[in-house]
Amino acid sequence: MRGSLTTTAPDEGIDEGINDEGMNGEEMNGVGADGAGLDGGRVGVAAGAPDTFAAVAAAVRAGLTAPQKTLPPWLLYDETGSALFEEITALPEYYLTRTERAILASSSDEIVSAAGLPLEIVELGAGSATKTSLLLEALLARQPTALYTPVDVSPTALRLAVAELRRLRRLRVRPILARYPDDLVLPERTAERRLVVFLGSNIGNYEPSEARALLAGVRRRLEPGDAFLLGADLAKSPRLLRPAYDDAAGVTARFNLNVLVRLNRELGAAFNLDRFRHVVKWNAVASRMELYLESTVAQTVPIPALNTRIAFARGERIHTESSYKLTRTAQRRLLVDAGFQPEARWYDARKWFGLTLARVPARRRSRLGAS
Ligand code: AVJ
Repeated sequence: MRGSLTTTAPDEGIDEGINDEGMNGEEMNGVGADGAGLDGGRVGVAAGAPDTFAAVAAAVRAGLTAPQKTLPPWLLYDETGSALFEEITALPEYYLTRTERAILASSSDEIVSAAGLPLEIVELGAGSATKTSLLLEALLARQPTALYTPVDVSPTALRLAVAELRRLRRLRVRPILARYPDDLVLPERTAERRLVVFLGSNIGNYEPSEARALLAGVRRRLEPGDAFLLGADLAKSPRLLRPAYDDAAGVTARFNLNVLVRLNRELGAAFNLDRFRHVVKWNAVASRMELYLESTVAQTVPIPALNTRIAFARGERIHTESSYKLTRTAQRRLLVDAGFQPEARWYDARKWFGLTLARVPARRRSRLGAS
């Protein structure tokens, strides 16, 4: 398995893919249709598709009129934001992606076997699926065909995922554009067992209560015996964490500031990017990195689509993202609290990042006729 992976070069071609502008849902369907073995089907769009004008407007109004101004992290991932995040994952300071990839590179076969074959894989927040391809290759080495359902709020990310996986000819890809798990309706299963994977420490974006609810929501959509794989960054020294969120090249700053560009474009807002700066804080009590956009001057910013103006004091911050860093015990606890049974864990040698495989236990009260 290792041998075949060395030719994968998961990062190659990603920049081209991202800059491949003008692609839309239909073209993605085209990708699906002309790749033998890929689902010719349409990209599934769950009810209440994400990022509608109304959703953006409501989130921005609620967030920017609160005493502590906030913007929800999903706003960061428009087309540009998703591309900038891909750039972040390749930064020398951002150890998360390459560490997780290294664990997957050495343990994918063990992971899919432990989950229990045959399997189909559903991925929440699939991104470009470059890491997941390692799991999928391991799966295809053990079963003749497989179904992969990437779920993401970003059409850009789903297009990249489909493009990345075209080379796996025995894989069928069925992308779903949805905000998970609320809007997620999983199509009929095609294998006995589902493995839902949630990688990249995306769980870290959520407040602890939200994270629990999200995982519990996933668990409720699964059947007893199904599996869940959580990839999450581990608590470590802020001296290692801070640079990962405040890189020397300033890519994370651009990623963060891009949310204001988005509000200018989508809501007609008049944020001046020269009057906000990217600020990063380690919150030791909550065990999380916090990203802010700080107003460098006292200013009032009109947001015509909301029919409002937002006043900023000099030094006032908008909280744009949190990135929780759990200990190994806290990761386990989170899964247990969401109703999963943790079964196995994989780490890198430095124990910077962890992958935990958990099981959906048998129902306590079984419905009549349920299997
Ligand atoms: C995509 C949420 C995992 O928290 O590390 C990276 C997002 N923000 N740099 C993270 C992010 C700034 C990232 N996650």
